[in-house]
Amino acid sequence: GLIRKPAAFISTICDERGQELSYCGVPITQVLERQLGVGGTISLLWFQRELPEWACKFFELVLIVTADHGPAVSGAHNTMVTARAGKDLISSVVAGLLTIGDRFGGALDRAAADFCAAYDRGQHPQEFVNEKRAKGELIMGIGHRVKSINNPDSRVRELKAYVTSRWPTWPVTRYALDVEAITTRKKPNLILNVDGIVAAAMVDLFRHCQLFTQEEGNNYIQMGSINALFVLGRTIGLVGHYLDQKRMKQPLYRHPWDDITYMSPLH
Ligand code: Q5B
Repeated sequence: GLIRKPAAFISTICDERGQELSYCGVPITQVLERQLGVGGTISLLWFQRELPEWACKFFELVLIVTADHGPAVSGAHNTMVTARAGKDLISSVVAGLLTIGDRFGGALDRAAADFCAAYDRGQHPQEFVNEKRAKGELIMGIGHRVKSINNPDSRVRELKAYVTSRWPTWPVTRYALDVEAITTRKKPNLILNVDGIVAAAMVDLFRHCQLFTQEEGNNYIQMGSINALFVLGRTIGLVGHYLDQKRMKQPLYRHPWDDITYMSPLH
């Protein structure tokens, strides 16, 4: 019989060989006709299934609210400096993306893992906070440099309103909010931040949309799929900052000397 050479790659999300491109088995014309949108496209290409409308709309909401947070944050700053050094779009956007990590925009996966592990072992939120403090660890998804209970983050407010009105149930989000109630008693800026609310909501989404097993949901958290939402959203803003600097023909950036403390180890 016909002996087929083993394939070098296996791919399960997109097939472009036929007359019509399909996303996870759904022809692209259907994606358009059924108005699945960017959220539905994420659902097919990232999660290999058609998630309910409330979940797809949530992805879109996350993309909108994380698209940009001004020129002062790490990612935008790096993109602007790189654009002003004369570099191209991809280099400038990548320079911004590379700042995403635990402290800036990349705390979602660890926040999701930590909140759901603490919730699953039935740990009281106060105990969770105490344990983190005892270990000298920051709580992922908590804290913001400028936002606080006195200067609330409207992005978090909008996401929270959406989740609490559309999710079938949201126990891990509830848990994260209980943690926030404790941390903000210590310092007003130790709020549940944008990373934290998206992370907790995604755990509840994986667990309660009835389309993932618990193992599948846990795997998606471990793979980095929740951070991916921030990465995708913020890329929109980074492209904007690149175009903005180019449009205004901004010159090479050089940091002013008076904003640097020079300390020689010899003096
Ligand atoms: N303390 C976010 O720190 C920030 C604590 C904490 C317990 C915590 C910090 C943090 C966890 C990681 C996280 C995502 C670095 C943030 C984002 C997107 C963004 C960004 C934007 C956008 C802020 C001062 C005192 C110390 C600390 C204590 C701080 N955080 N304790 N758990 N999580 N969070 N990252 O204000 O006793 O004085 O020594 O790492 O969730 O990135 O807009 O800017 O859209 O672009 O610089 O929103 O919270 O405070 O580090 O100087 O700490 O608070 O132990 O206590 P800060 P620090 P003490 S959202």
